[in-house]
Amino acid sequence: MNPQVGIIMGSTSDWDTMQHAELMLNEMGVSCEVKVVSAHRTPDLLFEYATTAADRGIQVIIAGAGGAAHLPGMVAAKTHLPVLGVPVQSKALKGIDSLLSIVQMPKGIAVGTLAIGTAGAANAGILASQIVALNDAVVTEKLKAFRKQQTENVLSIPDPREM
Ligand code: RP5
Repeated sequence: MNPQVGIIMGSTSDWDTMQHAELMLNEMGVSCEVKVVSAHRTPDLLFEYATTAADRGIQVIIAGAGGAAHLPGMVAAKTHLPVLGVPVQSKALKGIDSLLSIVQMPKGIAVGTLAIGTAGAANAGILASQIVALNDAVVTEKLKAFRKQQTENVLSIPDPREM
């Protein structure tokens, strides 16, 4: 089966964060490919990846990067597929640089920007699954089950002292 979602990141050092997107896709039964694609270190690969993704059956691209994080915006500029940007937490500025680089896209090219770090990566996996689920009843059911379980987990321990 062709991967439905592409997870790309600027560096192998982003994987600690971006693996949370893959974990969530796995939970929802959504197939994915994972690749390091750097906007500034491998710009030609970025163009090739973005321009061929749709033809390979990819429906959503999750792009994570840190610092001057131009990867999601550049990918979005070269594909009509929805691109979800994950700001990876940088050491120097704690990911504020990554967040502002990704979120402040000028009008005309959209990047759906998630939270900084692992929560953002996990939510990117959920959001990508929700997009895939628009045309996939199995993924829809897995998303519903995930949310139901999450609710039950909270309700099952109303008093934190019981943990
Ligand atoms: C960005 O630079 C990457 O997305 C990464 O978050 C950051 C640092 O990369 P490394 O120096 O760890 O390879 O391109």
